[in-house]
Amino acid sequence: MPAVARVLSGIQPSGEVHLGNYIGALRHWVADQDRNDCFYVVVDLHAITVPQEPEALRAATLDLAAILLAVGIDPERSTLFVQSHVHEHAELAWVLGCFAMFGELRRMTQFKDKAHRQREASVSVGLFSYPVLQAADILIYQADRVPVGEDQRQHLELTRDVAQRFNGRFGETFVVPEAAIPPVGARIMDLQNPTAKMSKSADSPQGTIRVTDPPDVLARKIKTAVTEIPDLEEAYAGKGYADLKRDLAEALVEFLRPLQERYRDLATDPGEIARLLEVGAAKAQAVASKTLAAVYERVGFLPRG
Ligand code: AQP
Repeated sequence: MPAVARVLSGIQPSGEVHLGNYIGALRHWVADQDRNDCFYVVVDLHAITVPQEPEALRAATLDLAAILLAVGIDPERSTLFVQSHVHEHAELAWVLGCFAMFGELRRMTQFKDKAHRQREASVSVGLFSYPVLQAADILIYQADRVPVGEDQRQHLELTRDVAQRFNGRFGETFVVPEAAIPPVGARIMDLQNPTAKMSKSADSPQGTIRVTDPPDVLARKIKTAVTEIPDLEEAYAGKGYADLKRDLAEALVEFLRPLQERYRDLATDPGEIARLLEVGAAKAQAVASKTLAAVYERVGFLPRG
């Protein structure tokens, strides 16, 4: 791996950012900025693989960018942008879709889980080919490392397989990326349903701690959390298990306070956020367009003009 690694990761504007996103991914995005060349993307193309309201999606995209800045993504050091602003992602996804196999996509657990929640007639082809678009997001920047939560491990494996397949057929074109999955906190569970991961689209909002939740909401969610670790329950039985939850809620409120203050400040200036995203999109596109041109040449597309 080169001295300065290229890092890429994305997050969907499909709901509000939660503690799982933060612990599994975002805090590592922030740390990675110190020594790497980082690309962070709000993946709105991915978000429409399940139904979204247009105005809500637009607002959520801008809002998510504000959260990422509040969390500590520094647009001076990292390239922060919106996926649909760089059309090369969708174009590379088409090409890669011709090198990803139906059988391997059918095995993806995220697809199976999300498809299972919908009627078959309303499961989109986009939901099925989601991992191909994700492969394009990563490979188009020649990323070395992809910091993600555990739920993305299988998609990263697919990305590596597609890159290797393409390189094997056409010669070295893509860097084959490594998944960077943290040893602790890669799968934060839902507070109401401890067998499911915390997610933006959870059935019960009580089970998901949003990083923007006000103190009283945070306290209520921690208080009503289901505990499934019998040893812990026993250890605290009768001696202040409620105290533990109260202390935890207080710690969480203090932990999130600076982030929430920065978020409130940033949210007052959407024009500035849009400007930063434009700078990011231009930087991203300069890299993405080079990779796409090399890919088009390799697969045999006739150049224009
Ligand atoms: N529970 C989690 N624990 C640790 N990491 C997590 N990530 C997501 N959930 C957890 C990581 O956060 C990054 C952004 O992922 P995303 O935008 O797909 O977030 P989501 O909450 O999973 O959103 P969805 O798609 O709205 O929820 P689902 O899929 O449950 O329907 C990724 O690095 C992810 O690994």
